[in-house]
Amino acid sequence: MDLIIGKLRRNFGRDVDEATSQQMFQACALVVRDIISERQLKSADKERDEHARQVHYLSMEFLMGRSLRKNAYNLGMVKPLTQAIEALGFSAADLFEEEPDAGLGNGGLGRLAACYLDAATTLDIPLTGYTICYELGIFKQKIVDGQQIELPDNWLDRGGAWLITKMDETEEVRFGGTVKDVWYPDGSHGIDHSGYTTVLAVPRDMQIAGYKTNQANVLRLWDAKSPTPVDMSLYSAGEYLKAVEQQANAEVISKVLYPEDNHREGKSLRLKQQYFFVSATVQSICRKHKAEYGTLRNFHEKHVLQINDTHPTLVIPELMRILLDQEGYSWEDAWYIVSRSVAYTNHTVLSEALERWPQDLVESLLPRIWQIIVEISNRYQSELSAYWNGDQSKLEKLAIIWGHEVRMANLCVCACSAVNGVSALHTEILKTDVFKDAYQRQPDKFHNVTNGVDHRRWLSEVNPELDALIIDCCGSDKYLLQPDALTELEKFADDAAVLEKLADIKKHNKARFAAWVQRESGVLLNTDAMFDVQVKRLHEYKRQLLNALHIIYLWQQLHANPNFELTPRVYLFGAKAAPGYAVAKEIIHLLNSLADTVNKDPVCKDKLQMVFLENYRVSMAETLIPASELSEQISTAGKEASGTSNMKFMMNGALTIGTLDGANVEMHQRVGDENFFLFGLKTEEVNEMRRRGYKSYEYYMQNPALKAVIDQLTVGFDDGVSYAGLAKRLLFGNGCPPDEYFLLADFESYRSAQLSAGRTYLDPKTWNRMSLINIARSGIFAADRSIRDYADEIWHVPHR
Ligand code: GL9
Repeated sequence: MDLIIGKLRRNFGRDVDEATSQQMFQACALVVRDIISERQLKSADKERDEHARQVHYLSMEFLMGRSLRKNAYNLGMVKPLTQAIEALGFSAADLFEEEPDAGLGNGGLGRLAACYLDAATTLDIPLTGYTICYELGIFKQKIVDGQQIELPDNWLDRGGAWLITKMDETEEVRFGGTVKDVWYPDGSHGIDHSGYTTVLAVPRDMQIAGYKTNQANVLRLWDAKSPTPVDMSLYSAGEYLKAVEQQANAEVISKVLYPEDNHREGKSLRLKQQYFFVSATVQSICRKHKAEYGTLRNFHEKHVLQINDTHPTLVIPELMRILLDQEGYSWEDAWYIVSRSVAYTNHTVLSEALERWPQDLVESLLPRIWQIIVEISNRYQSELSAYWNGDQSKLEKLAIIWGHEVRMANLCVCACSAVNGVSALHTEILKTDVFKDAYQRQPDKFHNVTNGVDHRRWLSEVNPELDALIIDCCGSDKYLLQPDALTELEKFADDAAVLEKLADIKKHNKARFAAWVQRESGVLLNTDAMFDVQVKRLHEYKRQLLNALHIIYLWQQLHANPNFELTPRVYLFGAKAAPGYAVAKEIIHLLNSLADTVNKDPVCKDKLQMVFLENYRVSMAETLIPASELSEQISTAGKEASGTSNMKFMMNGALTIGTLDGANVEMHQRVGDENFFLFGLKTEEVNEMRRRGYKSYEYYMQNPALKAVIDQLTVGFDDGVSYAGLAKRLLFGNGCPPDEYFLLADFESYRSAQLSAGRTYLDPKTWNRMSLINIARSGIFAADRSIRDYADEIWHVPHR
């Protein structure tokens, strides 16, 4: 308490009775930060003494969400902190709500990185995360007249309380200019890079605490600054704008997170962002390494650089550059070190997401890096040519540079010691399709590490009543560090009292979420109905539209027959669309039009409610997921690499209605048909239909109920907006194959799985038993398990 008071006085010049809740939040954050900082210094000392191998996790995104309660949780001080806050006259719950989400990510990929920081730290692995200190995180979504509007997310003014700026560890990153070979009198040879622009990379470190350990790690956020704040010579020459422009050009690099999910963005600023954070990271690691060992010869023994999707691929040529140009190593020696230091995780098979950069852009922006990529590419081509006896089709598919483009995934596969997918199915697709030839040549390079989530946050912290029940049933809180211990819960699958308790907890969580929704938006949710939830980025392959088609069907059936069998439902949606993704935005519009119509319709009263939750984000997920009963994981088979919210729902006792896609496959395998609402085409069936020429129109013509639903899109709803464009897309395509994601083909199967879910819900004993079994078998989806897999199979580092 004294610590908090001290922070208020010294940082804000305020006594407690004058402090705003924002200042109070920041004071608490500073107190907690100090504690983690102390631990982090000790961890770093210990690692230096032991010369431990370090893991470096490079990612363009870390979707951290809020940290105050989480850090307090890991430090075992939620209770004392809460008491101190209350004693100072504030509500702890309200104060936690004051914290802005650190939204430095788009979705699953970024949230995964955040979960992995927690797990690695908890498992005593020295791991540092690296990313960009975006001034603006993922945009805030507003719905105006049913449509998405994007607003800037200025998280740093309050969220900045977690960051420690380390000016003395600033690195210089160079863009543009020209490179020349120079030969020195002694016959040696070097590279002369001139005419470049320098941008400063200033580290702003976020301290990461582990659970029940003294280990603390760091997430390093690189902030872009101009080396010449304002060029005074230009300024005095009257060129004020030019003087400021230089600064603006540098600082724009860390201005904003690109809001595309599962889609590549071919803008030059995006490439600048990538090289900026990668170059700063590699230089910083090399600098520390040399200070410790005096040489980079043993670099690969002491470091592993994990490349999170292809976005940080430039670490490969950047590390080569340092070893060649600064250390003067031979190509062979440098390649030996680099190829043993880097590992790559692929997170998507969507072709529109696989990064390829135009040669011209790379060449002009990064002339030396370009030369190195060309050399890597040429050497790879010769190797491949020898292996495949000059088979041109193989050479083309595996090429790093082709058609005047640099293919980042192929560069990763070429250079990395390990390549992994993020679920069993996804890895299989990488081996048999996306990287088929590379896999054939080097099968040992390929691994699977199924994703996992931080179960301490996503179960214990956000669902304290369930946490208490688990501890009570299992006789200890062992599951927190050994998630597999959740299986002990299964002994209670037929214990009526426990099942009832489980149902009560769900009820409380639903009431809590409903109260929150009412406070935020005034909407009153029917808490007696099943909460059926689809929250994730809006993308056609995730098929929010299939869910909507089914709701239209239910609405039409209620009109045709007021006695139509329907278990009362509240359909909840939350989704941001990339600002440039027109179809996704149209689907959001549709969801809102449909929701308005359904909610006003007396026929639907107490039976069917539908709400589009504005601005879905980590902190919303934290109250929504514990309140959810049915989890919609309905992507077209073969498209969702893993999914991670599916795991969070499972841990919180929601049942899944889903396809055999991503990690759903492993979830289904664990709980069996009887505890999962499975539907839809399998990956091979989808591929087979695509090969044969899928005709969505036939499904439309042969199923009158489905036809009526599609026709309704064209007619529209109460607001008079027609969604004929979406209907046409499903039936005829439009610059894309008709119904590219097989909604019509899966409609009947989805409808019947939905019916079955509704019926099962009417039998609470069965439903609660299924729910308990899902929780009990969810331990394998903890991030601790994933991180142990990475540590054992890919990083080769010891762990707790
Ligand atoms: C994603 C996949 O689409 C998800 O299925 C997967 O669970 C996560 C984490 O492995 O990675 N790949 C991807 O590009 N995104 C994913 O969520 N999108 C972003 O979040 C940017």
